[in-house]
Amino acid sequence: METRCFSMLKPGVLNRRIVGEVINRLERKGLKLVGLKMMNISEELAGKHYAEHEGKPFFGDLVSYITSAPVVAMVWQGDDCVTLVRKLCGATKPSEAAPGTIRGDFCLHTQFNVIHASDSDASAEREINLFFKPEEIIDWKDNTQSYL
Ligand code: 3AN
Repeated sequence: METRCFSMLKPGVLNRRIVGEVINRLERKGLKLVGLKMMNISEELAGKHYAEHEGKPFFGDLVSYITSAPVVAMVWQGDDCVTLVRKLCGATKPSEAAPGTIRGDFCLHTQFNVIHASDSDASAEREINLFFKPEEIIDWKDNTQSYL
């Protein structure tokens, strides 16, 4: 069954000129991009997005990093979308992320681990609603489905 996953390229990705390379990993897999925008995140939105981490030692740094420069917010769609996107991202800690995954290939530190991806269908729904208005999601007709 097709589901959706919220994903976000963190600040630093634009600076490093690897936006296209990271998006390419998800696109090549065959997932369908149905939402995409570049934006600056407010502290309020960052706090809501990372609410589960409030009180942890890294929370302050996480919020200041995520609000420090623009991010690229995305919604991906496909069968088992959350599982697939997280597999392609790799483990949270770059030292544990397998080579060939986004985090395994593009980062050194957990705090700057390139990409966020929802960890469940319920989180995906919550996060998509935080970052996107319904009209910003375009579920276009996919003619390649029979080839993937
Ligand atoms: P994931 O993004 O893989 O779902 P979470 O939800 O545990 O991982 O963490 C959210 C974000 O918080 C991570 N992407 C990372 O930027 C940051 N983070 C998590 N753990 C640490 C840590 N021990 N030190 C610094 N930053 C962390």
